[in-house]
Amino acid sequence: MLQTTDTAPAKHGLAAGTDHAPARPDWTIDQDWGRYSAEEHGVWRTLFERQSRLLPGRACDEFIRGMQDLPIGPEQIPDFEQMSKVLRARTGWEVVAVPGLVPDDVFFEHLANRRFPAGQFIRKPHELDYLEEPDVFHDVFGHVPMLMNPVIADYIQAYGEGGLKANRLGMLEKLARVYWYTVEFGLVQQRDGLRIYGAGIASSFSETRFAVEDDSPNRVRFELARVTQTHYRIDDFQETYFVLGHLDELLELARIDFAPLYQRLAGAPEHEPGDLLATDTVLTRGTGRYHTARRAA
Ligand code: HBI
Ligand code: FE
Repeated sequence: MLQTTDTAPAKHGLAAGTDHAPARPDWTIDQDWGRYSAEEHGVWRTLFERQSRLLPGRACDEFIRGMQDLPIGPEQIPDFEQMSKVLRARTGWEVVAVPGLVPDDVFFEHLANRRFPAGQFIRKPHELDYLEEPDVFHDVFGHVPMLMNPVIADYIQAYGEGGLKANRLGMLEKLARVYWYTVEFGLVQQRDGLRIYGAGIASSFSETRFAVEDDSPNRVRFELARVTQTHYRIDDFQETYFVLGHLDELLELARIDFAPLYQRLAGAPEHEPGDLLATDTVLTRGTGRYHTARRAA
């Protein structure tokens, strides 16, 4: 995988797992907090500090507030049980430890029950910006603050339920794109400008600035049917970001019955990550400079 991206959950292989306790049938493991080494806490601190400097003015209000209200700080990798106490009281969610990527149906089953599976391990010091599976920094720093928000809390649960259904209908690919372009790489329009709410951006040092400030990517008004038809990049920065007018739009999304939509979209054309369509509301037409240079290299 290329260097810049933060995490790439998709269709590929499952968790390599390492040397911790065997997973239970639901793939959860003990976090075993006491076993993190000083070096591992140090990696967390490095990632936490540089990302915390970057996010004010770039992450959305809800993210910043969620972070403030959680027992998450630079000193050490957070304890999932302590975090879950706060999270449960706020939105009914909890965080459970998994070895890495888990099978789709297992992932959805957890989300549908308001359990967020978080990678137990942390990336190595030499791979701060290079990661194939979601680790504790991506999952906890990137996702958990947004789970403190009631709209996101309901939306991600609905995604779990929708995922179980889409899986049965053979439509998972389309639903996964919605997750990708919202929960992982979503932007939202706020009072003072574009802000990040997607965990894949919020947990990535290099993509944080790229997504909000660079003139290379397209930024397009979010539209559900458009997004279900759009391929995404798992190995590099996105070529296009989709922008909500308000996070509340996710509430409507959570209520949608996808079955008729899947039917309507059955033979519809699909789009490449960098495509702009005549029907798009384009907020920023990207120069494409970054990806053009990558392809030439
Ligand atoms: N497992 N731990 C983990 N985290 C994910 O984000 C994840 C996963 N398994 C499957 C998956 N994501 C995606 O392929 C689905 O959202 C489609
Ligand atoms: Fe993620």
